Amino acid sequence: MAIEHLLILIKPDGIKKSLTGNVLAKFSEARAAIIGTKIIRVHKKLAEAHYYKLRNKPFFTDLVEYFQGKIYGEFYDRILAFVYQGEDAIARMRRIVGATNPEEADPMSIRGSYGRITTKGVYENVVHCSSDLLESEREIKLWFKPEDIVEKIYPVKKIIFEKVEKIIWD
Ligand code: FUP
Repeated sequence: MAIEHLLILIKPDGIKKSLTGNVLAKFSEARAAIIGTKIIRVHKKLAEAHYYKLRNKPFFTDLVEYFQGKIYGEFYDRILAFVYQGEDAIARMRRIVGATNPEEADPMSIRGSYGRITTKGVYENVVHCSSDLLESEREIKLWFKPEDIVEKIYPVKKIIFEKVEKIIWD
């Protein structure tokens, strides 16, 4: 079986409910390795780019708001992002994640255990997991820079930036 790479996100509801430890413990059952990680305050453009395929759905605006975590208040408007690498990793991780709708998800899965549907009808389903190899490459490149990942997983090129403003420690 092939080695695959995928993006996992612990969404703001997962952060708010303090589920990071539980979720990572469940993911470890897939025997995939974390090769990149960071915490991100998600801007609207990133949220919209991540879910661009759903842009015409009636729930899109609510989905983007939920994904940005604004509704949860200070300290919870953020997402934990991981790149995982492993054999048959996408199918293995998606089994652990469960179905999109938390009510339909296997009760032992992450979404079945911890997810809920809001009164507005938004699925607060705790985690995101790439659906296939095309999406995982698109998503990893959207969320991570090559230098944020400890393995070389996609081709890179070198460019020289001049007069680029950067924030460094004072
Ligand atoms: P998944 O790959 O399981 O995350 O499923 P999708 O990419 O189809 O869904 C993305 C997000 O849209 C889910 F996290 C939840 C949200 N969603 C709704 O809120 N309502 C729906 O009817 C369908 C999806």
